[in-house]
Amino acid sequence: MQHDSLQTIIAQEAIKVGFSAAGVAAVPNSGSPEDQNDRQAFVEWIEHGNAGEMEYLKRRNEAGDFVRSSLRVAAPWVKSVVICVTNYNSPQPLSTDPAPAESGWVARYAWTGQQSNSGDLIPSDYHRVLLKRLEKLDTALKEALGDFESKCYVDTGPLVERVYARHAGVGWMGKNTCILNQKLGSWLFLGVILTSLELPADQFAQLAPDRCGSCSRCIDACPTGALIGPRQMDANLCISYLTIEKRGPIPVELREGIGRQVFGCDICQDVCPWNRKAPISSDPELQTRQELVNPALGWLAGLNQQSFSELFFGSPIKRAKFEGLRRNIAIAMGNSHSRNFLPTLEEWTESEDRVLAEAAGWAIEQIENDVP
Ligand code: B12
Ligand code: SF4
Ligand code: SF4
Repeated sequence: MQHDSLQTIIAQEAIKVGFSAAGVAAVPNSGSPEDQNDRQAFVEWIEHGNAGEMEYLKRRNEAGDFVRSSLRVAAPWVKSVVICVTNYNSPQPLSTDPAPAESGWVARYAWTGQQSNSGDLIPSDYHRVLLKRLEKLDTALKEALGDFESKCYVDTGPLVERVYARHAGVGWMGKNTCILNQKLGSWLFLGVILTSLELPADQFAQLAPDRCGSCSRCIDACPTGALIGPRQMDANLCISYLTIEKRGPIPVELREGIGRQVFGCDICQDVCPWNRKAPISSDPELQTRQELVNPALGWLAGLNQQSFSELFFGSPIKRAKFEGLRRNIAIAMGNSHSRNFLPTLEEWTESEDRVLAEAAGWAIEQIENDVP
């Protein structure tokens, strides 16, 4: 092998295939202090009930260990993890900026689109975009370093990607639990290649210094109190979880805090001072679909199952499902306090979808109870 370290080779090749930055981390030995810390943090998080109804995070192996608590549990053949990040920042407004009346908010990561052959901007899903790049990188690394075992993942791998991003020196873990890179900020998608490559100890990445300091803006700004401490989230309270992952009714006491977010939440990243300097992405596969920036709630409410499927085919938004999005729209309408939404909400109270009907009833109450 040439004199360049694995870190340098990986970073160079990753940039060639379209990533913004990359690094590699050795998987800590079983029982080492690092392994124990990561495992314990994960187990405690799950056992405190912080994962809500995200059952896939709670999966156990035959021995009863949480699969995602450690790669030593999930995939003992893995020696190192290549972590790649892609910037998805765009020049559009923040969710915390003043917005048109009666508009909702869709999280920035779900705005992405790419040009079709006919020139239209069609949805792009970051999972697919990053996976293609990871596979190219995997091939390039095998050409440069010789064959090794590997497996590429975006989101779906049996690991906490942010823990490895931190070990790989790609960024520090902000108090909002997001990975922050000093130059790129936190508007980053993460992708990983699990590999059988042994990382020599003299090539371990240096941890990026924690630059949150005494700041606590993200914790203070979270409207539902989901950041229960620095780097500690109760997902049950997180608007992102409630609007994307949670099925059925949203607990009444959290509805007001949801405000106008109809899919995901960006507040704890919008207020982060490190994101003020974050570069804008010019990635052709992650361009902004303008119609999703401050979308009119009335327009979204007019979608039917078919137009929802067409508009969000290949978009992360389909994860919320049509029913979930309409439930969220009803709550955002209630929080808008606009009487213009009353006809739609009245109609929804008659819906066979009882979750929607109940959310619409709640929203009507919010509007009717307004003191003029
Ligand atoms: C489940 C999940 C969620 C859940 C739970 C979030 C959470 N904080 O865990 C919900 C639905 C709420 C969610 C929301 C979002 N998510 Co999400 N999510 C995931 C997923 C699939 C798994 C994460 C996981 O395992 N969480 C479990 C807990 C245990 O992990 P954790 O919070 O990171 O906790 C660990 C650390 O806090 C650590 N820890 C605690 N204290 C300390 C101290 C130190 C010093 C260290 C090192 C560690 C440490 O120990 C904990 C246990 O291991 C990952 C992809 C993946 N496979 O990793 C994407 C991922 C984390 N999500 C991502 C994104 C983009 C989002 C959203 C921004 C989307 C949006 N706009 O709505 C929000 C951000 C909300 C937030 N503030 O985190 C990105 C994060 C990119 C980044 N820059 O960090 C990821 C990596 C997806 C990807 N491939 O790009 N997400
Ligand atoms: S994504 Fe929103 S609700 Fe979740 S922790 Fe951040 S500010 Fe709070
Ligand atoms: S807002 Fe402040 S505390 Fe939160 S992640 Fe950014 S720098 Fe860290």
